[in-house]
Formats: sequence, C-alpha cells, structure tokens
Amino acid sequence: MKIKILMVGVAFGVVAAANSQMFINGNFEVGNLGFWNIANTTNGATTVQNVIQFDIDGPGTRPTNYAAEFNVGQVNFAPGVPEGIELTQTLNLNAGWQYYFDFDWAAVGNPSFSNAEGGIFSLIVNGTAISTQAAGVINASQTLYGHVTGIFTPTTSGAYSIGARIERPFITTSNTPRQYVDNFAVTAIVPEPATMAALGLGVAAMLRRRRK
Ligand SMILES: [Ca+2]
Ligand SMILES: [Ca+2]
Repeated sequence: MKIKILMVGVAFGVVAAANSQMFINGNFEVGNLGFWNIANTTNGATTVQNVIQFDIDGPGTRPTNYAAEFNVGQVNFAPGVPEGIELTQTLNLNAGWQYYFDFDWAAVGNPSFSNAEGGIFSLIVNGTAISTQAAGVINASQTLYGHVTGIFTPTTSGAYSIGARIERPFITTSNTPRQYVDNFAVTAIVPEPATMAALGLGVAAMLRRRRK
C-alpha cells in the first residue's frame, strides 16, 4: 500500500515541473502596452490609453513605476449598464490545474468633479468575470486602491483569453475619473511532491490505525 501512494506523489511532481505560463509585460515595465490586447466593450470606450509612472497601491509597499492608465465608460448613456475596455493576453492552461490570477488597481477622481463610480475592475477568462471589485463613489482628486484575485480551474487544456475588464455605468468624458492597473500575475496551484508525500504518510498512518 505504501509503495502505491509514493508512485502517485512522483507523478504529480512531474506535472508541477512543466508549469511556465505567465503574463508578458504584466507589470508594464516595458514602458508601453506591448503584448496586451485592448478592445472596447459593446458600448464602451476609453479617452485615455497610456502607460505612466504611478504608485498603484499609494501607501502600500508597491513602488512608483509603470502602470496602465485609462478613462473608461459608455459611448452612449445606458442607465445601469457598465461599459469600458478589456485588457487581455492569451495564456495556455492545463486541464484540472487551479490557476490563481491577480492584479492591482487604482481609481483617481477628476481634479474638479466627483463621480458615482470610479471604476469597476473584473478578472475575466474568455469574457466571463470570475472576480470583480468596484471603486464606488469617488471625490474630486481622491485616489482609491484595490487588488482583484480570482481562481480558475480549466476543464480542458488550451488557450484562454485572460485579463481585466474595466468599466463604468456612465459616459466617459474629460471630467470623469481615471483607472489604473498593474502587476498582473498568475500562479498555478498543483500538488507538490512533498505535499503528496505528506498526504501519503497520513493515509498510511490512517490505514495502520484501521488495521489495529
Ligand atoms: Ca508596474
Ligand atoms: Ca506604494
């Protein structure tokens, strides 16, 4: 029985070593939006599409460096319907693995005008939001910060479009707040050989107890 459990552990170890998928220019330190696909949503637009020096978490430990800058919203007013842009990359994922995605966001109020929504930030996989945070009401010149995390386990291996959707349920103008994103990251959560070995020892101990 012990020998069988050990073999399962070795098999998972081989799978874990094959992981190498990640975002390219996920921290925008290239200094531009290279490697990212940027598209408007159905009735969405951004009046700003830029990379600038920005402290994405303000008082947090992240330093000031390059971040992506937008000013998203609707083209034509549609009450209660968020619109904006999608910022994505194509990643190759393995069936059955658990992927942990995250990114930082900030919203900055217009210098002269408050707004009922600073920005709605979602992690998207093939166009579906798996996690969302909204800045909510933002005052003139106020900065709000956040961090979106999401977990996705594909049922089939292959290419997936992954990134952020940034929206507001109002028309975008020069008087509306700006949105910033940075530090897109992905971690594959797979059983480590050590974890499997520990699990195997636990099962072996349990079986020994059961025999007594
Ligand atoms: Ca950065
Ligand atoms: Ca900081």
